[in-house]
Amino acid sequence: MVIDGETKLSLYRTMLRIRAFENGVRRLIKEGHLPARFGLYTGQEAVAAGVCAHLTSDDQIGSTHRPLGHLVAKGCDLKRLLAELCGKRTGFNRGKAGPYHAFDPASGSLGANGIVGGSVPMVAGYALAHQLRGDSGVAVSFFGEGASNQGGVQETLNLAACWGLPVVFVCENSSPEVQRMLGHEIDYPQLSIERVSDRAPAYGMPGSSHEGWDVLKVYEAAGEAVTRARVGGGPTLLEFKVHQIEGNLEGRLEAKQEERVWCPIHNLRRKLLAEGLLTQEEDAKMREQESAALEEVVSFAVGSPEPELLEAFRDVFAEGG
Ligand SMILES: Cc1ncc(C[n+]2csc(CCOP(=O)(O)OP(=O)(O)O)c2C)c(N)n1
Repeated sequence: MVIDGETKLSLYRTMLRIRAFENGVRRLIKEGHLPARFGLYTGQEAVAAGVCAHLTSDDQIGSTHRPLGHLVAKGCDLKRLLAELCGKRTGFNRGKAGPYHAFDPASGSLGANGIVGGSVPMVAGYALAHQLRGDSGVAVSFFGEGASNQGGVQETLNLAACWGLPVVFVCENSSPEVQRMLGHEIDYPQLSIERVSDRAPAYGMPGSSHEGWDVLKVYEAAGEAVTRARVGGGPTLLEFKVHQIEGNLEGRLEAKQEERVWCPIHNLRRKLLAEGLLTQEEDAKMREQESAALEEVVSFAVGSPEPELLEAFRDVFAEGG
């Protein structure tokens, strides 16, 4: 697949935006504006960017306990997203969902999920809705290799294949393979296989594994799977190996020297510079633009009002005894 320069630059921009957003979140956590710590996505940006580049707001995604990359790449309104994380009234769930259950119908981001594997069956439901309506919408389910072992996830993969649902399953695997490449000892394996995608034939769907730190490879693999789903070809199980570099990139857009090989932003930048698609000056300008845009997002979220006290009784579906 030939990926044109404009698409490559757009993928780069999306990854910069995710990294800038998460670094902003780190800062707000430190400053006490965010009530809790939660899973960050640093190092995995290529997966969200490369997959979501094939989706429109009529397609849905289901996310995880590391939701920010997915939500940013899917095109959520960043001001309302950050306000939601900060528990503010202007958040798209009025500050009640927070990072673990942020839900933005406008962009098709239907559910970060604090329950590991919890969003996967929901995503199959969105795909079933597309199938029943006869439209060409697609649903994408992001989950980790730990989640891949959950019973509900396995049942969903089976049923999705039986019914030929327009869904793409995207497993982001911070796997033993990557850990071994890093020289880490594996003393507690969770999987008896190297590749989660090896399970695909058992469900009766195509599956493949790719380097999740190379956004161009992600884009290519996701493009095929999304197209297959759109034209009625049923589900695919994609696995992307990822290296989570959470916590190592405080306040910066770029990876430390030793992390560079795994950093999707660094990887693509190197290629863009080599191909003459980007100059150092243009790169600096893009980063400045993303940082400046983020400052506006931060000001909006931090300056937004808290929910009123009585809001606590709205949207509550169960009564106390
Ligand atoms: C049903 C359920 N079990 C356990 C947990 C606690 N928990 C939170 S994150 C996590 C690890 C999930 O691993 P994986 O799916 O591989 O995602 P990763 O953190 O590697 O991105 C666990 C066990 C939970 N949130 N939900």
